[in-house]
Amino acid sequence: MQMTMRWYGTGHDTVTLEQIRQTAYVKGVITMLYDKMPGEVWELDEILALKKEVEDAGLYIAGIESVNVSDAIKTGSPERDKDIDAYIKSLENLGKADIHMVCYNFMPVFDWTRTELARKRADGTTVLAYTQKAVDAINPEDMFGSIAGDMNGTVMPGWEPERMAKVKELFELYKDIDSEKLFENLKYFLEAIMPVCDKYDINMAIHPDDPAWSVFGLPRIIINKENVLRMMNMVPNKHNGITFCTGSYGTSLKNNLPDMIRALKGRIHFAHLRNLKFNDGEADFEESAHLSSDGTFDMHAIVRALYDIGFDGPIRPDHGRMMWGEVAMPGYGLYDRALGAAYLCGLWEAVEKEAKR
Ligand code: DNO
Repeated sequence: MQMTMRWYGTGHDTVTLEQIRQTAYVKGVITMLYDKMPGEVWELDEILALKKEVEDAGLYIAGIESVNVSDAIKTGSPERDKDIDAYIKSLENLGKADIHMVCYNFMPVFDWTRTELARKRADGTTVLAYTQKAVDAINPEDMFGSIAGDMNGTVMPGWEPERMAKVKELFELYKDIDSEKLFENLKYFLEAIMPVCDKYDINMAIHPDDPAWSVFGLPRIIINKENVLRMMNMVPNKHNGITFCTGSYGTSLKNNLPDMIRALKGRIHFAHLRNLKFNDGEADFEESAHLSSDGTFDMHAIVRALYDIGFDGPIRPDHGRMMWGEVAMPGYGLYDRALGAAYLCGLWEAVEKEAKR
């Protein structure tokens, strides 16, 4: 495994490459060209400049999160072929720059959804949280407004104000899209991009829908073992794989995380590890520290399963708590993610040494 940290780029992230390098636990970053809109080509010179910046800081690019997929592709509208061509060019340029893992998602309208970005815990840290009650009580158009004040002056990917200003139109676009249609459109997209992935050995890693159920009546398909296996079987190519995000699949208490990891062997190209604490079943949960005892998941069993399937891709400590007075993008401060990286490296070392004994 490769321990990494997400880095949004100079001018977009409060955390610097120098700080990441000094953690010692983290050797690589997961990054992106932050200003690219879905449907725009990622040019080779832009990718190479980003790569140089990261490498000059003593780190490397372990993968991209995300090359975003346009609404035209997700809804299967007539402009999708143009956007797919642009996506293929971007992948080609990433391949030329020797980058081989790309995370993306196929969530309609909203990327991951939380109802609070700064819920205060007893120890004074703040965390992202979700309550079904809050979602049920709010109109989707007001969703952005209700959390915008807690973004600490950052722009969270998937929650760009310009995009949120069009929420009504976006809902209109998706009005005839159900789960079956979404699966069909995903298949069309994957079949189109597999040849370039084969040529440059690019592992595509779809991010699960978070939370793992429908919000505001929108279909959500990447939510459990059955659906992921369906997605893999409909385009049976090793480059058609997943991001195993414990905090997303784990929102559904029906998902047995270590069991899923074992069942998806060979197709997990990226792992996001974090823990959740449930306060009232699936209806109310918050993002806890990574430590098993602070939340609900057995992080040791999760790391063990990844080790057992021979996982050698990037892992990143996912969202952390906001602590020690840090002001950063919610979930993406330095301090708690660094603690998470240290903890996960410790688990990995223990599992590895025990297994080899
Ligand atoms: C949230 C992230 C997601 C993820 C995208 C992948 O913190 O895990 O925004 O990056 O869904 O495309």
